[in-house]
Amino acid sequence: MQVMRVDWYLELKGALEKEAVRSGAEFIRQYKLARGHIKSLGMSADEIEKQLASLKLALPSWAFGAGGTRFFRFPFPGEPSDIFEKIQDASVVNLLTGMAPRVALHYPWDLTSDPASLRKYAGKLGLGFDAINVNTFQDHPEQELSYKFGSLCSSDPLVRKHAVELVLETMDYGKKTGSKDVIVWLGDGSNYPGQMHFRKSFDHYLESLHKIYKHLPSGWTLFLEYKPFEPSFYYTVNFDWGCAYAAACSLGKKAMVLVDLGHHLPGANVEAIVARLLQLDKLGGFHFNDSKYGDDDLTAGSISPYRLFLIMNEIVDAQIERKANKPFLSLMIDQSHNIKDPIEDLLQTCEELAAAYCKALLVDREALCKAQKHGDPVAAERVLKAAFYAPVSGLLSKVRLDKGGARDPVGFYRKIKYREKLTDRRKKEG
Ligand code: PSV
Ligand code: MN
Repeated sequence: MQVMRVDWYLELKGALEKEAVRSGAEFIRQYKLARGHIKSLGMSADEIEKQLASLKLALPSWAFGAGGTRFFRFPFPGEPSDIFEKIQDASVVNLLTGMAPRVALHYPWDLTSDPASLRKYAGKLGLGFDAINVNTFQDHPEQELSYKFGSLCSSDPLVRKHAVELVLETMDYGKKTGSKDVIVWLGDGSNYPGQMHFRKSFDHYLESLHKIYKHLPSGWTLFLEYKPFEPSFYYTVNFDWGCAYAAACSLGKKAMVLVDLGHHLPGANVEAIVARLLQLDKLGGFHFNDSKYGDDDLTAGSISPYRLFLIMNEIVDAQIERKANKPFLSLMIDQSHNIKDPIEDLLQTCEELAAAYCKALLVDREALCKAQKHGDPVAAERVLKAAFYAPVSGLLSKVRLDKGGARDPVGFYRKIKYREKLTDRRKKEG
């Protein structure tokens, strides 16, 4: 079993404690402003703080290295070189935000010969593991059969068998790290008309999923993630929420749809998709990010913060209906960075998600319902905008500080020069 050092983690915790004492007058002003505002809405600020404190996000392991597009990739100094170093970076995001205690692994990218040590190390850093993602969209070293023309949906039964086995192997690995869900996203599809048979490929998809579902470990959920295009540009087998929904229904209760915000064509009403899946009891969770055109994998809320708020609004609306006092879905992030420091990018994303969630909690639902009843779109919009523009930053800082995090995560991260110190350390050790 590998022994990993955690002294830097304790140092960081100490630095955060010292910083909290210095949080300052401006923070107190912002905090009072937020609480006063919430009180003026007739809501309990304590209750909102409690709900915010229950928000738990999962960080994608693959976000911590330099991402890229098909054109370029810029490696950066201090970049993690294996899953242990990625876990280390993830723990920094969790420490500073107090709201990202889980990591989603990608198999076999994150394969290590010693998953028990990985689990133990993560645990020491306050982290656990969320859903495990499987990669059947590329060929892996020494792989016998190629996924070039599809994996779970291939027209070749041997390739399908091979892909199913990889998913089973992924779940076995996930059991060792403590995951409870598996996410199947496929690149399967075609680039040219005629290349793939639409109905047969979907049948193959279902047939493979049924085999996987039969082996789903007890207590696990199978998430089906759809995407309209890329890497297949003409046709993707699981191209939208309708396909994913049909597949999940054909499997059973333990199969759910996963919505990746970037997996929609421009103009799609994602919040309505979210609401419909919630209504049908088939929404399992999210891959949060933002996008302008397609699967851009940008920082959540960087392009369309209002859309993010509207999505959170649907979650909160369903949460209230179900009398759940915290989000009941799996809230994962799926981003990949080619120009930002990944830790900064994830810190920004956590802040954006917390802000959108907090604002969604502040929507005056009675007034909204009244406006909808009376056919008053102006009043309805004013209700939503009032919540969207609410001054909540002081409250978010307070919740973070209470959890031992930073008042201003990005500011603190820059101040302690984590990446610079890490670069030296990783150079020496590497
Ligand atoms: C595909 O674009 C995706 O959104 C899936 O979730 C993958 O597992 C992930 O990105 C990483 O490639
Ligand atoms: Mn995704």
